[in-house]
Amino acid sequence: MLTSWTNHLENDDPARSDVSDLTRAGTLVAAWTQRWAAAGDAPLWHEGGRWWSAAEFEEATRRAAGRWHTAGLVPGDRVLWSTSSSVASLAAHVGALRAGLVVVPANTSYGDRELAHIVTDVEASAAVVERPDQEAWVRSVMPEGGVVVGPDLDLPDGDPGELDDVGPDDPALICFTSGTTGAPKGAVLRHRNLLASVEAVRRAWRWTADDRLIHALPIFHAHGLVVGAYGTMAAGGSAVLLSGFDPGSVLAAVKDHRASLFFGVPTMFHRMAKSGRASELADLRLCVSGSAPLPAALHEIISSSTGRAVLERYGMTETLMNTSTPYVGERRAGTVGFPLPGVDVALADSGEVLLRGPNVFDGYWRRPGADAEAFVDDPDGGGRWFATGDLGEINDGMLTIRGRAKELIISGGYNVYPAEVEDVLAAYPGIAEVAVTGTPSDEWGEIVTAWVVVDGAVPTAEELRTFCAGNLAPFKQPRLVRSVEALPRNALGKVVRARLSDEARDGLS
Ligand code: MLC
Ligand code: AMP
Repeated sequence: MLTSWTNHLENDDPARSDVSDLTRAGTLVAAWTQRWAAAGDAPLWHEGGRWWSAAEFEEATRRAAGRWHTAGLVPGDRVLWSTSSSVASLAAHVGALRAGLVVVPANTSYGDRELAHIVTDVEASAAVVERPDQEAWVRSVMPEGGVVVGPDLDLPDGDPGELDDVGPDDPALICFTSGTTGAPKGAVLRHRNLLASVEAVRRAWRWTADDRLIHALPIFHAHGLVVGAYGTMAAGGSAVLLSGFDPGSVLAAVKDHRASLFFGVPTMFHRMAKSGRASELADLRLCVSGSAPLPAALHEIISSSTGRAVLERYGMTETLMNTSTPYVGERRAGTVGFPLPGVDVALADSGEVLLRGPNVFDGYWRRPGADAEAFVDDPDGGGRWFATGDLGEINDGMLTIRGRAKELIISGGYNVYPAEVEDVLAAYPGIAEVAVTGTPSDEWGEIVTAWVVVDGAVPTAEELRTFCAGNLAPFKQPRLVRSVEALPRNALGKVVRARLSDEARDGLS
């Protein structure tokens, strides 16, 4: 078992001797409001050519909480939240948390089928969406009286009622993921889970009020939301919000705003390297990569062009941040480093990575069956471990992710579950059988590939994408199509996706 947290902590950090110090503030909203009260004039968010101070943002979140309250929402109600990055949307989100509501983030590229599943599963009472078509779909699946608004929360103002009256055990987020198997399910993250993880990275990465993050990640996933946005607020630092990623805008923002931090997925670092301008990241004190494996060669390119090694961290929706290479010491390429403060890491006999700690969620939303599969009991009676579905190896106390036991494709940092794509493609006329895998790609990590057995002409990727539109977000749609005479199956008749690769294809009949 790995518990080498102290590799991450400064000598005088009280969490070295008492890890409960991480959750001392109780909840993230308490940690944030303490910062805002202490330094109201401090810049917090930059957007559209101007800075929002901490006090202005606090006021905006208070107003948002008042609007939620006046609209009839009560603590525990679920709010679907699917928007691009903006201060208004973050204020709506934080206002909801301050009012005790549970926020349910969703990718803005989801279509009606994907959104309807989430809205009905959590029985959302309200939704914040920004595309008019999404607004209509969401309305059609919400109960009578459901509130559907844009990020500006165009609702009557009112008294916010009791603010920040949430406790560590109250749910804050329900984040949808397919976990290791099955249909998308909501991981319930409590205030204490979020606080523990945010505090662990804040201390491990020496994140202070002087730091300025270039925030170009989407805010509807753990990386951009919890690490990027929540971390900025907990550190009392500031962030430049960009509405999307391109190397030129990131580098201009680094220069214009004298930034110190950039967090990205490997695809972003790949594009940065391709732009030939990666050396301009040298002005930052820290670049962090996560959400997908950072190839050692890309690590080397970025590190040698900036003169500072990229820090890599390993996370998951259900557990938030688990491990990272150290701020001080060797950031060994190809490894994801040491357990973050509070996190225990162990390997099962199968090599599967097991996790335990205050960051780890304690179950999916109304899915006892899935919970039973996701957790394993400690053989020594030391509580439950979350089984990640990732395969790991430990060398010199550092974890390396060697692969996945779960059937997951990661494209540009977004997760794609083969079964979901296969279900949609199976209805394509002329496709008799289909299996979906990830093909290695320098830019995307993996790209979605459909292996088809057809009666007649082989469809092009473009034709399949057109067919999927509306049912699958663009990042889940196939980029490559491979035709085979039959799919490889095991003795039980189950398709063995692992045997589908270009090298293996010639052997399939
Ligand atoms: C966009 N497209 C993708 C894609 N992103 N296709 C596959 N995989 C993706 N990730 C599609 C677009 O819809 C478009 O389709 C085409 O690709 C080209 O778009 P683009 O303009 O080149 O892409 P861009 O918008 O620049 O997006 C690339 C990206 C983005 C890397 C900036 O994917 C991104 O922000 N990824 C971050 C994901 C993330 O935050 N993951 C964290 C999950 S939390 P078409 O059909 O229009 O041509 C987690 C836990 C943890 O995993 O550890 O952090
Ligand atoms: P998600 O469920 O979207 O949170 O995705 C979590 C998964 O992303 C993990 O289970 C890993 O498979 C993968 N992942 C995240 N960070 C890394 C990393 N640094 N290296 C390898 N895989 C990663």
